[in-house]
Amino acid sequence: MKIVRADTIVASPTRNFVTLKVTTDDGTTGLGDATLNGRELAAAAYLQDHVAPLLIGKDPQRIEDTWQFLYRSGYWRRGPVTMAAIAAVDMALWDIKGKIAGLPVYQLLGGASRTGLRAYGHASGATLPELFDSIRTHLDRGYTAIRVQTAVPGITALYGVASQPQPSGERYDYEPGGRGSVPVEEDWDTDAYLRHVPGVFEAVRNEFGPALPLLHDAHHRLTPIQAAKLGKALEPYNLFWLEDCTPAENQDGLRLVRQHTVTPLAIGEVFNTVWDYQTLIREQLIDYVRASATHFGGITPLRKLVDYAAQYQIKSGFHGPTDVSPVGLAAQLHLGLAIHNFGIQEYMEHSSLTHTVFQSAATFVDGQLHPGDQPGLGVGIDEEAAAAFPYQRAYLPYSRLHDGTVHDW
Ligand code: KDG
Ligand code: MG
Repeated sequence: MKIVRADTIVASPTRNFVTLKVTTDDGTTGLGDATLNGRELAAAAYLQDHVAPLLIGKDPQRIEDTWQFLYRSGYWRRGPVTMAAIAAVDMALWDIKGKIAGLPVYQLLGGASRTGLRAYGHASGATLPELFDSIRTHLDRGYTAIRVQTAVPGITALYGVASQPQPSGERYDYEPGGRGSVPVEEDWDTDAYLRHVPGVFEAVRNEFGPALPLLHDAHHRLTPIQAAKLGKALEPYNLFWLEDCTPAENQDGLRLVRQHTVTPLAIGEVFNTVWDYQTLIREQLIDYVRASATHFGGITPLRKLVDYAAQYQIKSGFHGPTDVSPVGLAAQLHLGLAIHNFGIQEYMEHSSLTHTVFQSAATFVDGQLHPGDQPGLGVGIDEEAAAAFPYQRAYLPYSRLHDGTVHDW
């Protein structure tokens, strides 16, 4: 069996997605996701100009060998562009292998370890009543775990708060990318944030009781000692996890956080290889790995990461925002279903327009995701529909402190 085509499809139904379609000489096709929010064309060019020509004539069944070839032969290892491109190839080959075998990918990974994947949804509010309404809406939709993001007095536009007006005058809705031809500038005030957030969690606990799993994303903005302070302040409210409390490029910094708090920590949505996690896992400085199949080189290395993490009782919490396409989401649903150390799956539902381009067999029932039982990944692409939504320039926002200093977003 040989690969005869590798096509890169860039489409923007609501937001930009980069999809690789690999075709074999018997007409079998496989899809992979290389979407890199705000830098989509770089991943598309890497795939189209540098990777696709190397795939022609290769045996699609040799997934590990192809992964190692693309990772090592490029010489310039790692980085989100490279790893998103490799991820797309890896997913497409798993998709093809599943189709050849007539099995969903989770069966090839060892079969189901559970009936479905508990998902958490994104609740948010500019005020407490609005936040409570948002949590209730998510509970009504079946979610059994809720991420809580809140506006903060003194900060005008803050990641994750859907109804909050932003400098462009629009709501923050849906997702932070895709808003204009230059990055939107947001503001940030660490002290205001640290003063406000614990009170919000106290109010949420008082309203919804002690049992509801609550999560919070600090979105890389704190220093280790600030993160330690927040983790400690949130302990009475028993979070499921505190996410990305620091940028974590300095893995050693997490020792300091860990020494001070027992709030569980989740890190790594921007990581792209196991090396980014090495100290964090070996020293048990985190509780959940946040990598996505899309930005981590695909299913093959993500499997290795969670197997490494399992030895330290660290679980998965794969990154599932809308900038991971339905193909990328399916890849991690198959893996999450198969592994033993599944923790939770982030689920930010794709828009209905996105579903006109991607047809996914995945389901969300009673708070649980399932990838479905179609052979392969279970996602198709309507290329005609995709062509109707050409690429649109989009950037993620960035932050400045009130004195003008650029801050981590
Ligand atoms: O592209 C950036 C998003 O993926 C990120 O802001 C989403 O932090 C995020 C999350 O936890 O979903
Ligand atoms: Mg996050």
